[in-house]
Amino acid sequence: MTLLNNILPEHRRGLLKKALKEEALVRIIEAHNGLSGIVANDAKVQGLDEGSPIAREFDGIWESSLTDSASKGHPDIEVVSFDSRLQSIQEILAVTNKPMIVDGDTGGEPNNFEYSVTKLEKAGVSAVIIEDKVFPKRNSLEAGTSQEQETPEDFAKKIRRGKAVQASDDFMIIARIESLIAEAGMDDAKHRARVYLEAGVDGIMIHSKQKSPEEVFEFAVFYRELQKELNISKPLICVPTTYNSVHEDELRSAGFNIVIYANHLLRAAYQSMLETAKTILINQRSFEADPICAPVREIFKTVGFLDVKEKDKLEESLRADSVIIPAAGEDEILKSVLNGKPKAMLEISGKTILDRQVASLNSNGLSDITVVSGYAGDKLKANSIQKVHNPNYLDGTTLHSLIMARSKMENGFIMLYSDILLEEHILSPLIRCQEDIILVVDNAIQYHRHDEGKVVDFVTSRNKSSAGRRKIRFVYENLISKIGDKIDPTEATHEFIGLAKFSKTGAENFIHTFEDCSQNYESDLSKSKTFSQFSFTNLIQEMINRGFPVHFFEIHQGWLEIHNENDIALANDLF
Ligand code: SPV
Ligand code: MG
Repeated sequence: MTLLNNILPEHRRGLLKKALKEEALVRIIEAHNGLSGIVANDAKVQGLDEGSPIAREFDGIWESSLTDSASKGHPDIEVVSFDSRLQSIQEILAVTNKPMIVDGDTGGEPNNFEYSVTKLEKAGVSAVIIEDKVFPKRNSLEAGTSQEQETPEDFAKKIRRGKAVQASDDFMIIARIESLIAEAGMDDAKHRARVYLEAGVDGIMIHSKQKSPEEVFEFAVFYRELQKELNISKPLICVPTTYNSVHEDELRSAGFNIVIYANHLLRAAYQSMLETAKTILINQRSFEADPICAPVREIFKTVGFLDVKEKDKLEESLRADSVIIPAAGEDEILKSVLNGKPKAMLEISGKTILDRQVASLNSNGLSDITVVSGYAGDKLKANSIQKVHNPNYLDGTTLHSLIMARSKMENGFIMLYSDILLEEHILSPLIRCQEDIILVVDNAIQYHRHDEGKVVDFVTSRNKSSAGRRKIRFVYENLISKIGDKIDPTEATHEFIGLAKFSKTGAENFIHTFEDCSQNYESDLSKSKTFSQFSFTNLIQEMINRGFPVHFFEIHQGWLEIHNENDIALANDLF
């Protein structure tokens, strides 16, 4: 469990009433266990609405009888005991800090309901919603099921009994009117609303299984009038599962105070699980299912395992990364300056590029450095490096040299091109990044363009996608959608600088994708004609296409690629 969302019951309980005061429409989503609770609690989108920053999240959690029963493999007919429901409720409460509304089904008979109210209130739940049907109820959404309602008077008695035992002002008992579900008509719904409000209920949920919101809108008009007449202000709640094209703005204007997305996380999980299971059966291995599964590490992060790991050994984990510098190729442009040496041995202000790289890696605690040699391999030297030789350096790209050091990739690795000089501040935040694959990219190309003729690994970030509905542009995490030297520069948002970090999982996926491509390579004009021409960025693009998230870490300058004699002169000045 994660410790991040710790909150005491007495602090949580009042949060729903607080949210109702602050928000015109309180947004609630279903959870059915600890993990879905964390998703409901922590999911967030951020973006820009015509230039102004906005952030959106759910205000609370719906502990649904449908999804709690279904997650236990049972139908939603009050067959799951209250104690079993309470266990799920406690599981979710333990890992979340937002208010919870519990779906209390019919509430059982009044004595049972009194016990439920007491236990839920003590646990820190903010509200229970009970429906005015006869125990044991049937779920409301399935056509053709019998939907028998209690008399309004009996249900009002149950409300009174519940209200009489609650201990704090924070807890709410909300009545759910099932007249529209049971086809008892709008007049019955209106009559019941009046009876339940007069019995002291804290709010009304009107349920409907129509495709259109018309009938709940009609009820909302009546409800507003009724509140005026009774001189009260109590929330109105809806559950737009079937009439799901209705927008939150419309619900808000109609006078609804709480919207509940009642079953979506369970339905989404079920569909993904089924698809994954079938994908494995079809392929007789799990490789093809990986892109539709969250990386194990993301689950670790969500449930707090990474926090534990970090606490256990922050220092060691930061220093354990191995670094691979592919330095095998012969440089054509600087041939005359290099005099038969590899480019990494070029001196900048009296010190080789490789020595400078090793010094900045060491000063960031990175001492396990492997350099892949090729051209003039015997001349490639630096203190405390390990060397791996690529005898076939003429037949491949940097990618093929990098893979020669695969034994150093096992626990994750950092890759650094051999002709890059970095300022001190770039490595240390990169080392702390938790993403599985993260590439360092420079946004300077947004301000100026490169010299004609230079091969640049351009990057397009996913954020560049066109403005969405209602002109709100959501900020995805820093994800790369395209990378490579064939990207139209006017489309690019960044330039890849030749520095990347792979976690253990990221490295495993990188190696697997490489192996799969090397066995099943099919020429593609946007990539390369043969697998020997397949580059590091081609492989990264391939991973993106397969659904692996590739993140970027954005910098603005602070690095230099030694590409030609002008760069050498500039580097001599700078260093
Ligand atoms: C639930 O989520 O369990 C509900 C809402 O009660 S519904 O399934 O629409 O009846
Ligand atoms: Mg229910």
